Amino acid sequence: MDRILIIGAAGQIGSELTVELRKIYGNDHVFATDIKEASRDIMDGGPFQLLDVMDDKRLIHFIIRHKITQIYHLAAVLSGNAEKLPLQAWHINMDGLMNILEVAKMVDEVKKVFWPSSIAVFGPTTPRLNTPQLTIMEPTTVYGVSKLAGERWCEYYHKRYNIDVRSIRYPGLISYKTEAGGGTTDYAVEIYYEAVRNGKYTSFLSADTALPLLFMPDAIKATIDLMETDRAKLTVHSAYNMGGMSITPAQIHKAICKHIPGFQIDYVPDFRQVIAETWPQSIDDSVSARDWGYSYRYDLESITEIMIEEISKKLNISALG
Ligand code: AKB
Repeated sequence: MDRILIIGAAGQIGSELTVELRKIYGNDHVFATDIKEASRDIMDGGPFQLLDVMDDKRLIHFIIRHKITQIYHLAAVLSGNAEKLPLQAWHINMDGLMNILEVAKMVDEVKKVFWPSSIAVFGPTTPRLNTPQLTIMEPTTVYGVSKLAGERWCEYYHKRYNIDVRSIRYPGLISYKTEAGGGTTDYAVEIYYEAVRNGKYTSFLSADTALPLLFMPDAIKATIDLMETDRAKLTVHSAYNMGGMSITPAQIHKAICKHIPGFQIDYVPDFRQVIAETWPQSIDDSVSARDWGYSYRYDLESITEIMIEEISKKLNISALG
């Protein structure tokens, strides 16, 4: 039976992935860790421990002691925050990954590693529409540079040491459980919270900035599907493209107005606008569809309905529409 370690279990992806993996592998087999406390359901629903991926000695000790066979390393500094402290972000994003790759090389019991890449690996010279799996990659953010370097390291460890490391280039993720922190696509979560809380939102991206976005349940399913696919079927050992819908702030505003008439938005683009303009607007994920059956279910209408309902419940606000 697999024993799974999640690093970054308190984060936007980790908090939902932990719950799904516990359903599949059993609560006691999924070890959630983070540098901070997670939500009660993560900490009480199975083993939880404070653990810093930068502490390589404790990390290896933990992995050996708990006979870990799969690692999901999700901890990272996202694009917006990384621009504020570039060297610190580089250090955290790269050294964390290198610690994991080294452990996977040293400990035979570790059979598989998952590490998230991002659409941030692309840059201003990349074709922005239907961005191919293999294309020009000249990222201009420190986050994008760290993700691209990480992809190259993953492929290197695969080729040189036969490490089974799998990765996805996530688009922006929309979720209600845990708010994202410090990313450029965070507006697509904040907009729903502010619509429910205050009926108005100031977007840091301009009205028609299109970016690929995906609902968290689709992203979680895709991640687990990739990890469960036969190794022999995988042809990409850097990171797989994963798209979703190409959506603008104005389109989300319109969709929310159907549920919260009078919801107001204004646009005050900041430094994240510059980042967004270097990223793809839509992604060609046909290689993921071919190799491991990637597809997504939720469209903007269904996402909006669920987001408003769940955030209203969470914030205990009932007066909608
Ligand atoms: C970010 O905006 O930094 C992230 C990402 C697209 O990787 N959500």
